[in-house]
Amino acid sequence: MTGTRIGKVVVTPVAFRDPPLLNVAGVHEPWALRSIIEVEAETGLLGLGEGYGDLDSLADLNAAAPMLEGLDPFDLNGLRDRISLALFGTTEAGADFPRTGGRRLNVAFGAFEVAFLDLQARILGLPLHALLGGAVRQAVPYSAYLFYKFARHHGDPGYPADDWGEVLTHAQMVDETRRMIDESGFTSIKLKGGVFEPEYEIETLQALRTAFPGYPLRIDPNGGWSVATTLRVLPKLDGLLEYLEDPTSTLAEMGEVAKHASMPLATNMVTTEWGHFRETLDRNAVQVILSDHHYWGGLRATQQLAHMGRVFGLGISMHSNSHLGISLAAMTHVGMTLPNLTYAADTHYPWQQDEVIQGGKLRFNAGSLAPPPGPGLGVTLDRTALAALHHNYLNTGIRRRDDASEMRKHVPGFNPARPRF
Ligand code: GKR
Ligand code: MG
Repeated sequence: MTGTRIGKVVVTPVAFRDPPLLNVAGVHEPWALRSIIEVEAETGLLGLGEGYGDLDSLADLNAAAPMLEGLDPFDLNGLRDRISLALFGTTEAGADFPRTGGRRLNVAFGAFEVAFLDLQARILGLPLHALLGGAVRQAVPYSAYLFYKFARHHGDPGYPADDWGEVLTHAQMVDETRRMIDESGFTSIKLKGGVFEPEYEIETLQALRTAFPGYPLRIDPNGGWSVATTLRVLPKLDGLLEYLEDPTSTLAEMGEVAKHASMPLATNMVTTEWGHFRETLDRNAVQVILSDHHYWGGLRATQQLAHMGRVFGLGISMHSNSHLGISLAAMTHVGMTLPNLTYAADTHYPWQQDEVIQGGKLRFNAGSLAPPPGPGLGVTLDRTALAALHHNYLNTGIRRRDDASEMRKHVPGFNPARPRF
């Protein structure tokens, strides 16, 4: 296609500081893991990607990486086939659909696809959103993603405590929100729930409503509520929420809740693969899907998901996990191209202190992010920062995220079983 071939693919695991944020599964550990992907063309041009850093995802990335050498950077079908061969011993054409291991393939493909697309756009001298079909907006709106949190990690993580302090009361949450809005200008709010009794979390929402009138609110208990509990508290949520995200854990349960809910239900937990679509629609289980290129299979798959949303009348929002600037740039470029990104996207970015890109952290303006200027993703690796974050990875014993074990250090006997309430 272009005459250029992939010469080298490098996957570097990194660990970066993460605050003690609370959720239904426990509390964030002191270090969050990611993989940084470099795809280098024979010409020396580089494409960047960022994926999960847990041991299993890393093993898949490392298994596929050497098989990508020699590929044309524009050959995304070839990329998918080679990853599929590396992980399952069969190409896409040889697999059933929805295929076994679909999510695993999507995770590995999504990570490399971003790097390939970044490289393609750099070869063409285009910003990535232009390669993806063109921008439909000037910038992508993000939401203030609020967490209850401890003041500090258990024990000494080897770095000073973050300066957000403890956030366990309604007043502390209002302060957290005010700071996040002052710093980044967000105009909508998402509260991570599933930590306390639902009634307490709803009081927090009411305090936020009073302090920030007119700001759309969401709560996400990550499946921490039973159907009965959700039905009990639904009346208290009437008129309060833009959407209710994953109150319960399964498509069947979400479908039950949806029959009684006055607000849309959203998910990044029950509809996470193409194969979930039929049941989602049959049960009318959710009305908003949170896209995430990291597990839906990349940026083009995210566009396909948004199109499915259009076809079936579902809203589209965007999910996040603790991440660095390469992922934020990728989320932003694809978000620029989605006509029906009807909600402000989630991002954990305000919680992160470390970066791997030159120039340090990207900055929100009025709660939105314009894609970093320049070809491709518009971000360049800071090699010193990458080496430091890789050094963190080598030093921390963490190899898989385990919020429950971390929580037991604070609350012995903590049980992450869901539904909790
Ligand atoms: O970072 O604690 C967290 C979140 O709870 C994350 O793990 C979720 O995947 O942000 C996510 C969500 O919206 O469910
Ligand atoms: Mg969620």
